Amino acid sequence: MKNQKEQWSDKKIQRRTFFSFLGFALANVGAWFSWKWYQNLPKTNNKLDEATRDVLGFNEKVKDQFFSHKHLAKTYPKARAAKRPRLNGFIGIQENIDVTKWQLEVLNPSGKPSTFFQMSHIKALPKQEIIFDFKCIEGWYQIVHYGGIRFSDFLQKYNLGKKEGTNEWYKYVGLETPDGKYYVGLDIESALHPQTLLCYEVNNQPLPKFHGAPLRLIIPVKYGIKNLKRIGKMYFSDTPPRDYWHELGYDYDVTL
Ligand SMILES: Nc1nc2c(c(=O)[nH]1)N[C@H]1C(S)=C(S)[C@@H](COP(=O)(O)O)O[C@H]1N2
Ligand SMILES: [Mo]
Repeated sequence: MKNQKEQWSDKKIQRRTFFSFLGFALANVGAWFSWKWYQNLPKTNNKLDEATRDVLGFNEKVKDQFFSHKHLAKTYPKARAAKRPRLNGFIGIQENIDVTKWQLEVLNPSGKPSTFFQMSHIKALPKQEIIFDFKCIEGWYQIVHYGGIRFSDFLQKYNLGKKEGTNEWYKYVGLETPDGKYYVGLDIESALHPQTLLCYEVNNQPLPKFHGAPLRLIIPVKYGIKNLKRIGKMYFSDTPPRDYWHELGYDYDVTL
């Protein structure tokens, strides 16, 4: 024999069961009506009818917001930037470098000889500054202030990264230190992102050696590991270029 309390709670359970069944039934009625509504929509000549296009259009907007290169990383006022930014990761930048003799080698996809660029080629392009939250995969982050040129301006100005005689970009760009000890691969969309910079200054001063003198990559849409210091080589390909931390088990695409 159940006591009063147990009987009461049985009732409660029954009531709950009833309401959840009612909810389920209503959801089905709702689904049936939306299906009817969808069926009765005027047919258009387009392959996709309007309702489908509305849904796809919405998905497209969501996708643009999250994945498009138009999505910008948050920026901050200069005053918020670290005065002495943290240093981390010294692979391929240990040796001293004569900054005046530095060159950037861009390999030619068609196998022709490489093209070499000097600092003057870089500085010929409009200077950009960015103050953003630099995030290392090890868990720290810090607001930093970098200056340089847009990667996309560099590629466009010197006609790099597109397949010969076409308007089609290679899918990836690879960057390496001059000694080839540290190397990263980037999808071309991220390289062309308006906040992706080739930087020669931090806090309005020339880059110190351990921040990647004389030229480093700043790519706010990716974790620190992709922000290669001391760029020496660049190349393009349709297959993912070798990537130092990916070879050690990290995701290839460390988009934030
Ligand atoms: N050449 C080179 N670039 C590198 C690294 C490195 O070891 N060698 N480490 C990366 C990592 S893990 C981080 S977090 C950032 C740190 O940049 P910072 O020293 O300017 O803070 O550089 C990136 N670029
Ligand atoms: Mo890092």
